[in-house]
Amino acid sequence: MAAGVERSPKLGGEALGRMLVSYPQTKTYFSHWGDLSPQSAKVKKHGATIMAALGKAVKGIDDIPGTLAALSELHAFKLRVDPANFKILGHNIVLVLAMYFPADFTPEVHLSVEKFLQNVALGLAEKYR
Ligand code: HNI
Repeated sequence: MAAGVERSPKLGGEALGRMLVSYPQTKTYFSHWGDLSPQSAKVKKHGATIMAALGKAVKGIDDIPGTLAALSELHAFKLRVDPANFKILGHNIVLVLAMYFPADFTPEVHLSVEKFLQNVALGLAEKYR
């Protein structure tokens, strides 16, 4: 998945755009953006933002909750995102990776990506109480 790093902003936009179409309940959080179609510039830009945060989580993989602490605070207290949605976005990221890198997406890669995204979801949910 070497090409994945350069393509990650686009893949993030695709994953976010798909989530908003396939799981319309997730649209409520972004209603202030107006257009929430996969073509929306805001959706594309935010997809890149999410992937950059995931890049940081990879770099801080030995302490994902610590690495994501500020983001967890933000999602918990300011954005008030139901943590169930972290799993939904993770699912969309997994499937976009499988779509764009079918040869690289072995069962082992699938497992490690799932494990990573589950830990990200846990880390993001850490500050909820
Ligand atoms: Ni999330 C803003 C990262 C899942 C709703 N989100 C951010 C920002 C990052 C981010 C980074 C920008 C923070 C800032 O401005 O300081 N979000 C992530 C990550 C995941 C995630 C890494 C999971 C992998 N966010 C979700 C989910 C939802 C969500 C599942 C809702 C369904 N996020 C938001 C909203 C914002 C946001 C809403 C603010 C957007 C805006 O600009 O108005």
